[in-house]
Amino acid sequence: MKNKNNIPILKPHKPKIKEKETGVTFCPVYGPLGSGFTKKTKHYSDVIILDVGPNFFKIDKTIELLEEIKLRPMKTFKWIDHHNWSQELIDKYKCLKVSNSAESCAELIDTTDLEALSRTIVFYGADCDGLISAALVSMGKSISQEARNELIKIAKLCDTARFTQCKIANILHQAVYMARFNTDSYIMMNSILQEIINWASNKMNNKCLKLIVNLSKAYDENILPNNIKILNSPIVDFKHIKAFNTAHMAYVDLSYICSMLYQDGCKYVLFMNSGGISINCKAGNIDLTKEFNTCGIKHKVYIPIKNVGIKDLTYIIDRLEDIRR
Ligand SMILES: [Mn+2]
Repeated sequence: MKNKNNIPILKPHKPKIKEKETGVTFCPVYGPLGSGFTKKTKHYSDVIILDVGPNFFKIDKTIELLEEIKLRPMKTFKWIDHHNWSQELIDKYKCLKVSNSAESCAELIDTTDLEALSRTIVFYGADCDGLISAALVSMGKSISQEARNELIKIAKLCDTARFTQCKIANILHQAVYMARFNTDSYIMMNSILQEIINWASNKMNNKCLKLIVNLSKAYDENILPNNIKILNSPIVDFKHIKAFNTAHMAYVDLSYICSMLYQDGCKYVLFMNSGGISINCKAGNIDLTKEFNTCGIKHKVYIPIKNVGIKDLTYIIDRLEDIRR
């Protein structure tokens, strides 16, 4: 099924799958792929997974899934991603199209990644990069290279927390943040996906972005004031390193804090909550997963710590100072 712009018609994923599926089904994923995966893919012949990383804390679950995929040779599986995967897994499982060094998943999408227009299910990470990756997959060759490049640029700005320097990236980021909190989040996500596709197929005419602009306005009213409150109360306030206590802070957008601070010349941003510390760094040559020997993405890792305290924060700051030297 295609519309006049040669774009596959989207349907949100419903938990109950009908007997006969037509068109491409899109399904946002929040966190690692869960155990419902097998059931959800049952009636589909093509399965594409975008911007969903391995299950970092339960890698066995991911291996289980990959083994299961191997056992179903009549299906086409593609898992396209830029989170940190072990070389062993990349070598072993042919369905993985993974680059640990890419700044976004969007830049890894090929114009031919979507092979069939029916009986295909696309799982995408529920953030801007995941949405843009899904849009690129579904549009294939039907948009210009310029439009593709523009979308990839936005995906990179969003995934590396530099979106506040670009108006459209900022609006999209805000809309997706709001959509994640919606009670019908998966429908909202697919509506945003549809808008991104309409936008790109109509030569990026901003009139197509009504829902996204409205959600972004709601963000300005409800989330922005909380962000500013946090931004004005760091517990560590060096030129290159800032830290914040975010325990008991609801509805604060930590990526926004990072983006604003990076724009100001800050290099590292730490958030301490009751379960651990997240370390964020400005996109560049530093790979935090290597420096801290942990999982995550290059510019963003989380260190779980029991009874986290100022001592842990000081230790991390010292390590970051060492990296800078
Ligand atoms: Mn991503």
